[in-house]
Amino acid sequence: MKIGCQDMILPGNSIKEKFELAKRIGFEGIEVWGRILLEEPEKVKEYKKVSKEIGIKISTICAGYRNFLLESDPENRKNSREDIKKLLEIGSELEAIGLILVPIFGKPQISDLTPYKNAIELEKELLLSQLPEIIEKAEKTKCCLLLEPLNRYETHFLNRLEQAIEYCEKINSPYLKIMADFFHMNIEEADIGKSIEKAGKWIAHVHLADSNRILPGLGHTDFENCFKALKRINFEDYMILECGVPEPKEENLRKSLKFMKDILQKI
Ligand code: LER
Ligand code: MN
Repeated sequence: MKIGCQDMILPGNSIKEKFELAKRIGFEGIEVWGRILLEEPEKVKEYKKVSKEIGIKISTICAGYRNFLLESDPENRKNSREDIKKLLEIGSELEAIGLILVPIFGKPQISDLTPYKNAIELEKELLLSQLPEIIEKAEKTKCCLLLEPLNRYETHFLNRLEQAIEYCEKINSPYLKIMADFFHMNIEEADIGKSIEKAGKWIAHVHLADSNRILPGLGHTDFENCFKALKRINFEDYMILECGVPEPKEENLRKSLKFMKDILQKI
């Protein structure tokens, strides 16, 4: 298991400074926010250059596409699909393993057509109808689409890992996977260990945060239990910090990394 962090949470005035700090601390991968890659294409080259020079891989791209796949306006859904496909190409150029996808934030936007179908049934079908086009691109670029379940206060749609398994099974491609975020799982899963085992075959990425969404070690999440479950499924990919970093940042990032590495060593 490789531990890294999102570039946003690293102190530093440039991409280079952030990557240098990550390397000094001992992180093995960096997750980049997608929006900047779409809005400032010259940054793609910069990330690629800095990543090579400093010797720290870009693990993943986090979202960044316009709109959402489950919006009610067809134009908005199209924008979303187009941006997702562009980001998969960029992910491939950056040698990232995947792009993180949240199908929708908040409440359903499409109408409830009960007694024909309710909004969630329609949303499921709407997502399934758009995935083949996106997964075709993911397969071509060899950059995975990573479905991320979020807690109920952020989305009504995918809240638990088992809900994402359904799409992976139906599409059945090595380029559609699930990512597990410990902060959301801590709210939604009845048993994090069992949920990880059940989704094991499909999990390709992890987001790290403690129960209070600050650095691991500063809340009450049982990381030993979580890491043991990841070990049982032979998880070998990236675990990326997506959390608040209290001051002094560098010192606390180092402490949190040591806290996690100590657990990984003893399990
Ligand atoms: C949002 O809470 C989150 O966890 C992000 O990874 C969504 O892309
Ligand atoms: Mn997350």
